[in-house]
Amino acid sequence: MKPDTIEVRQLRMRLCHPFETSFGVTEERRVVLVTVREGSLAGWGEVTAAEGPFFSHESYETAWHVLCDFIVPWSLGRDFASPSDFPPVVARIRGHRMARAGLENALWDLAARQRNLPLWQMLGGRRREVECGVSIGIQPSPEVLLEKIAEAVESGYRRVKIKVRPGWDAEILERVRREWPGLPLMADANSAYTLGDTPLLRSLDAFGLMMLEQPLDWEDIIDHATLQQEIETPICLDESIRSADDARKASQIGACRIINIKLGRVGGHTAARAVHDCSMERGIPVWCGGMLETGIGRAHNVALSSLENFCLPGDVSASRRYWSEDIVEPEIEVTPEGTILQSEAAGIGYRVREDLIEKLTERLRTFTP
Ligand code: OSB
Ligand code: MG
Repeated sequence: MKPDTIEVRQLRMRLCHPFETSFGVTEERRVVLVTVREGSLAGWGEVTAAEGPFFSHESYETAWHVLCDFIVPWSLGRDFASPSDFPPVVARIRGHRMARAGLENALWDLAARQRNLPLWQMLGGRRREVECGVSIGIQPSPEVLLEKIAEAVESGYRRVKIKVRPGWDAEILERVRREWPGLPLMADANSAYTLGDTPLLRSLDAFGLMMLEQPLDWEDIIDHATLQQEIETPICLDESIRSADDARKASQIGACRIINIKLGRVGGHTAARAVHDCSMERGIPVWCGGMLETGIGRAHNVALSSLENFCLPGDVSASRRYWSEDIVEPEIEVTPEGTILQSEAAGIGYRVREDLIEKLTERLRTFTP
């Protein structure tokens, strides 16, 4: 596989509803896409960096810089026998994993299309039906939150995650539990607490949560290990796990019992597979996280979720939860049973709507060898 053109573009897309976490509100997205073309085929990858450096150090602007000035120039003119030959080419770059994942995942899509295979099969996945959950942001009032949860439950989603932060936590979870005592429920703090909050976090044990996601610092595993000894609710790490090595260390010291794998955060399908394998060897279940992706990133998440150890419902949900019009066809749809069925079509399995993408494009750079 030797791409004859690589494109980096930035789209502007408005979310159907604002999404609020402990670190801020997103209403409009700037999405960087990477396209690798060879002959008549194209592979697509999405950079999941957000509008500002609040989830991690990356933003769409840092990703643009690192892609256009380093990653793409270093990759141009190369003949990749497999997409997993890509990570060594950019190994000298420290961090910027979301930027790297944009190009690597585009190579996976192209490779699968060239072999006329669905990407999930090329990745060695076995799950034809992916279990879906929803992530519900912080809402203007508890009543609005309860309405949103009711909608998700009625649509068939198999678990509900709510975002928490100091002041929107125990009382809110209590109200949710009063309405839905048996609902598979979890909370994601996006690093809004410290070890000083241990008594409060321990009080959440009363709500029988499936897990508490990333309560402490975004780069920490040590304090999470201490906290895990103090609470019964399993801790799931998101921000802190950037590689298989991180997963090994976190498991070794007991910092978590579950891991959320995000393609961007770990740097693409090769690294995601490595985190998956390491977790499986150590008996740690994983699930696929989301970053408010368009259909392209969403389709990559669905394919990744086909791997064996993705045994918990992920933040893999329907396009219509985020977009009035998605850039893939068909849109990502969830069955009434709360699952997404793997596509049998080649590559990411969805047609990319290049006409619509062109209309949404704010910036484009085209590279040829
Ligand atoms: O921590 O999982 C997170 C969205 C943006 C940034 C971080 C996170 C999230 C979500 C949304 O929870 C998941 C989704 O895309 O549905
Ligand atoms: Mg999270």
